[in-house]
Amino acid sequence: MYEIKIILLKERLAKIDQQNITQRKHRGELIRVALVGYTNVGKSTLMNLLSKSDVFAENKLFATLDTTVRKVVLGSMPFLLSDTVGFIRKLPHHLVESFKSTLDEVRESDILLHVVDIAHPAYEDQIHTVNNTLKDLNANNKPTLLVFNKIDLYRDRNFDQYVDPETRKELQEELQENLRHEFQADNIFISAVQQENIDALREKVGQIVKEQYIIRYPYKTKEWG
Ligand SMILES: Nc1nc2c(ncn2[C@@H]2O[C@H](COP(=O)(O)OP(=O)(O)O)[C@@H](O)[C@H]2O)c(=O)[nH]1
Ligand SMILES: [Mg+2]
Repeated sequence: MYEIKIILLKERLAKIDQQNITQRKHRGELIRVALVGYTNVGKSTLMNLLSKSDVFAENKLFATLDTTVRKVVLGSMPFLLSDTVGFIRKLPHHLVESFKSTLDEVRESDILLHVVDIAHPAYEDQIHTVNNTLKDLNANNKPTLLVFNKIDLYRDRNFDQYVDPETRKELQEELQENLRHEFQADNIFISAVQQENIDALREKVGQIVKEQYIIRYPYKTKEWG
């Protein structure tokens, strides 16, 4: 039974892979942004939010077996956003193939949104695991924004209920600054579920996308305002 499932899964994945190759050829010259990160951090939830689509999001390993790509328009600026399978410390060997489309997607993207579950006790290890995978893929030098998600849960778990809002804000800013320093990347704190700071995220992503368009098409930037 288990064997059969694996075979069926592999067949499905091979088909998806073929579809992905075909689709990739037709994507034109749009800047591509990939949501990467450890599993269960909120990538698919964020994908839904930013693209207003309905990518399957649930609290479980490998809910996304293939990658999903959507066209997103921020202001007047279009780009492609892809959701990917989460990276984990030890990839089960028989699942390596299923990660192929994710790995291709990451390799071919222009910008990475590295999503982190800041409420997870091991989130720093998870960042390192993801960064090591990116290094293996030669994708560690792409413009990257660290998106610290689940800030709502983090507050519930770490802030005493009697801490006043002003102090919370200060503690949060201090943490953000430390993380910027520790991981040498720009970052933002959000809650995808409570839709906190999402406008600021859109703004930041829009800015990074625009910079990449300017680099790629120096003579065409007027179109994107
Ligand atoms: N509390 C909280 N839960 C979240 C947040 N974002 C996502 N989740 C939950 O985390 C789980 C995993 O989310 P999902 O988007 O599937 O993660 P993925 O594996 O990275 O794609 C789901 O149960 C989400 O509802 C958030 O900002 N706050
Ligand atoms: Mg997912």
